[in-house]
Amino acid sequence: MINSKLLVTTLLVGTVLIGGCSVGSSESEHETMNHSNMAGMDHSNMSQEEMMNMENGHASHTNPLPLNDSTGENELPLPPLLQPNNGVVDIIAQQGKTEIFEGVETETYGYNGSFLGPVITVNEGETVTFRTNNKLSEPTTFHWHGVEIPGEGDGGPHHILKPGATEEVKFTVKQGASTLWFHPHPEGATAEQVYKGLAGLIYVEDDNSKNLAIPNEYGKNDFPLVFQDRQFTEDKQFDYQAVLNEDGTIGDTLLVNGTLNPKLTVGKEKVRLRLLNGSNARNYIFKLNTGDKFQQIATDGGFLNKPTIMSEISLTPGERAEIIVDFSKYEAKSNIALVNEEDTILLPFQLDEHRTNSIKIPESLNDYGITEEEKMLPVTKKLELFGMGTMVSINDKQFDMNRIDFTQKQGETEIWEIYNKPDMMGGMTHPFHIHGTQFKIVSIDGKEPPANLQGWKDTVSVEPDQTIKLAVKFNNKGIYMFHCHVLEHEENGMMGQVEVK
Ligand SMILES: [Cu+2]
Repeated sequence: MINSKLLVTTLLVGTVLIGGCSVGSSESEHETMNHSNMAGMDHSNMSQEEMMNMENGHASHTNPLPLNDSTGENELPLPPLLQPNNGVVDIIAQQGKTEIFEGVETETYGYNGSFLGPVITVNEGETVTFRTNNKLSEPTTFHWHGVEIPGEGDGGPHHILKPGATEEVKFTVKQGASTLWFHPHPEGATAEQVYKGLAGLIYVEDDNSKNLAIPNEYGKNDFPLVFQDRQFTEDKQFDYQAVLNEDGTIGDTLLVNGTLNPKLTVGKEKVRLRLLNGSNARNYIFKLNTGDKFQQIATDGGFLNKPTIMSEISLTPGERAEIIVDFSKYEAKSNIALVNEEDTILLPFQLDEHRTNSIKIPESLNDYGITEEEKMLPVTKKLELFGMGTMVSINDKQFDMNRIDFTQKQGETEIWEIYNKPDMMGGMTHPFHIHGTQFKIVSIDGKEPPANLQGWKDTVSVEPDQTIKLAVKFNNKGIYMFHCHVLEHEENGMMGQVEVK
């Protein structure tokens, strides 16, 4: 049933794409863009074919809708730090109004505030209670992305909090220093709630991270950067349903930490940037406009063994990376900025010459490794990602909350093989995420992963026709989701469940 529907859709999509979005034709991409992003467009008058045209028109393999350069007129705000108080962290999902554009109030969602959320800081070994409260007028869940947490506290679609409800999740932090995040995960509303502003960060610190000679002063030489693109209506509101794209909703306006046209003032020193791609669907390749290299020191779930020299870094939705940029060599008047693959200015830097440090990043940061035994393990779980739009699937199935797709034993490592099956148009990159664990990338198309992916991960970019092997171990029991982190794909059923017993 699904297969035949899939085929028909694939053919239709294929036709639409050949007509409207052929590779390298910037003019047709432009045209598609204008169609698909008319905010407030009334869908009810459209034929199904027109809908498909719209929905799939900018399902290109890259990002067809360019971002505007940041003018740098607003200093980047930092989310407040939120530490446990007597072991308890209170997190409230709420609605509010936020002045994103000067003099205009945009209706937004946020955690403990009107837009986005705090940085929750916890320590390895600490027992904490996340006390969550839903003050929205709709159901939500609280999902801790990258946190090794018992399944019952993971905040997947099973753990709905009705409006007004409060829930407590108590667990002991048993993972190393890392930059994690949290966001809602209710079935059918994840993408929209994230889009409206529900996202926050979690920093796990440990003895290693506290003792390493790396920048670690929050807001001084250690900055969180949450990248999200949005499409505003003419009256500067979010209208998710109007801009929704079944293959990933993207926008032309970049917000960093929820701020439009940001700039970041940094010292003439080594600075640590913790990057999160918190977008629904947009991929970013981050680089410096000077062409200078930087060091990557961490992946999603912890430090790399040693700093890795990079000239650019690619992050798909859900992925994080920590980098060190050495600003000491620049002059105060230098034009330095973080840019993307199209050289769009994402975040200009302003240098404060009075701030310096003489930190020398250590050669050794962590003791991550894949054992010979892990390399020899046979593949025991195979996953095939396929499809586009509303017809996305994993192993030909779409998500069913009442179906457990896999089981795995607690504490046992298994090799998951993820294959992204191309369609007739080539296919799309899918960021593949597993809840409740940090995994290791064993191989990409049979080869050792690049140095900057030899570290703990919870989300991995799988390109069309790529096969990635992961060593996956769950330290807790429960039911966990695995899914594509293009939030619209996840919403459309590109998700399954593994029960850890
Ligand atoms: Cu996907």
